[in-house]
Amino acid sequence: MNAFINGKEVRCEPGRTILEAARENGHFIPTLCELADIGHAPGTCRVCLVEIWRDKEAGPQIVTSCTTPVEEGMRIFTRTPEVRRMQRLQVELLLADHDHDCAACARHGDCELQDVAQFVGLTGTRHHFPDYARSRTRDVSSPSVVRDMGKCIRCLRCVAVCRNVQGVDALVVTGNGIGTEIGLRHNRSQSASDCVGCGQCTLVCPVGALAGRDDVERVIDYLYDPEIVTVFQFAPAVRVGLGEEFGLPPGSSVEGQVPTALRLLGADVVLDTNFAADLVIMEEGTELLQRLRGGAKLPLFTSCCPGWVNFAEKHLPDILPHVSTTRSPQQCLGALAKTYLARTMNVAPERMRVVSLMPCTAKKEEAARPEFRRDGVRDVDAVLTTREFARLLRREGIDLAGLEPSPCDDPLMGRATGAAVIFGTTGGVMEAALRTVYHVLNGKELAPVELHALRGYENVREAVVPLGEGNGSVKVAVVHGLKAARQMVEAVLAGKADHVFVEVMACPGGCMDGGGQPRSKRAYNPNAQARRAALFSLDAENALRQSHNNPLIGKVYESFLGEPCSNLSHRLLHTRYGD
Ligand code: HC0
Ligand code: SF4
Repeated sequence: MNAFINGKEVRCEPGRTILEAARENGHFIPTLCELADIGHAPGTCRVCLVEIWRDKEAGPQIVTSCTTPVEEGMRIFTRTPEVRRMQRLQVELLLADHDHDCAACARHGDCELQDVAQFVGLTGTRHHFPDYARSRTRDVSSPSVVRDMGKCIRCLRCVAVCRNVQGVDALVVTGNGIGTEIGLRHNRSQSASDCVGCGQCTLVCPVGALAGRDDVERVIDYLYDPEIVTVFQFAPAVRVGLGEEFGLPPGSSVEGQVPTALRLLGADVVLDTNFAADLVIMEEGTELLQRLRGGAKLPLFTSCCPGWVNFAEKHLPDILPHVSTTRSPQQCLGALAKTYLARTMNVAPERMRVVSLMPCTAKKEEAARPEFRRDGVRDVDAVLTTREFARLLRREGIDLAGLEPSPCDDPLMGRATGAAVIFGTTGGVMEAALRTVYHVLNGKELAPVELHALRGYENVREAVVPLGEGNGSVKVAVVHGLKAARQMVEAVLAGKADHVFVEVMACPGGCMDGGGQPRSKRAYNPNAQARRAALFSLDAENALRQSHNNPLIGKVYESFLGEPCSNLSHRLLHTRYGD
């Protein structure tokens, strides 16, 4: 089909919208609600206006390009004075009941509404009703996600991602007319609702209406308190996402720059969550073998993703007996810091603050769980998402991109294997676990070490993995995205699945695309494959590829824990969800 955009002839497939045809041919049209990657084009923001001429007699018409199909011979204009005037008016209307406190907004410098206002040449806002903005709901009940309706432009992207991608369906449209808001089903608060804290809505929100809770101020308090010993840990996925916040190409690893940055901030001890991922493999691998031998409930489901654990607890509690009792690496490292490390450093645990850098908003809620504190002291005191950590660095004047790399503090918990770093992508926990389970059963390493059968990207994938001579094979599944998790759980509960081990990550892609990672404007996770390749490279470059070969893991068992699943490990590294 032929049409004309700004006087240039273009060809496009029948059925394409004007917006799609313009994008394919390099013509920019602003949008605030449409998000092609999640199939969302509700036509509510009305800033994608264009002028079209079907024929001379009909004259010009102004239409929304995201909902209007291209027709043969159609003449389309994206920048006429009338289009720009109407787009400006539309942005003015969006700003009329919007909270204008932009300098204090979580999205300061990263706001799609500001970008569009600049694009359409807005020079002032003639109509502003701040009382409307102030009267809107501001819900700070959740440790993970803050919902500030004074900033909402009702694009409905959050509703779409929560419903169609995650299958959680916590968010609904409430009220009508000027009173329209995005609320929680049954009018609940965020914390009392079906929300699982995954933060996927914060990745698609074009403004600051849904954001991760900001704990930066608390961490600055810890850093500048001379009485406090600060212990930092950073997750596998943070190292392959954070660089994007400092202008580095997607897929850059800043594994060495993070410890340097933390020391510049004044951190006393810098540890790697990957060490604890290796430890989790020892504990969870042992748990799997015990279940295989002892007839306990199978399949075993992983438990390191707190969005998934929340989902199981709130939506599918019958699956909880299948969920591993091993705590997540974040929590295992926190528990060991306040016991093993505190003892070695001769520091009272009450004087220590453990801060995690995580790609995840739900990790904040996990760290706040009552079962993860001993004698009233939390194992992990604060969690900063990757975006928050970037904000902290900027506030302290540190440019990560220019830093020399340096290692973590090695002696106790600063080293990890390649098996640990791939935890950050979907399938990685399963691959790491099977490398070690194979070794336990055969006394030799799995070869080749990479399990490519697990490295697809479908939301549910299955593999039958041979476990060596005389040990048969195991059927496993890897699931990412909660919509897929629901399908898997329903199949298990209905007795229609014969897997022995299932990995679940709440966020599509796994932690590397977690709700706390750097977000992209006008796109949903466009850097997923680059981040994933970077994690696999970090594994391949590591001289140690199996968790059981981490010498520091041997040391912690020898000098402190005893053996995997010992009484002490049970006290410090395990829990029961849903009790
Ligand atoms: Fe993950 Fe984790 S791998 S959940 O995806 O297991 O957040 O990156 O830190 O705890 O290690 C997130 C990432 C972690 C934990 C680890 C696990
Ligand atoms: Fe839905 Fe996740 Fe946002 Fe909660 S955090 S509202 S579950 S998308």
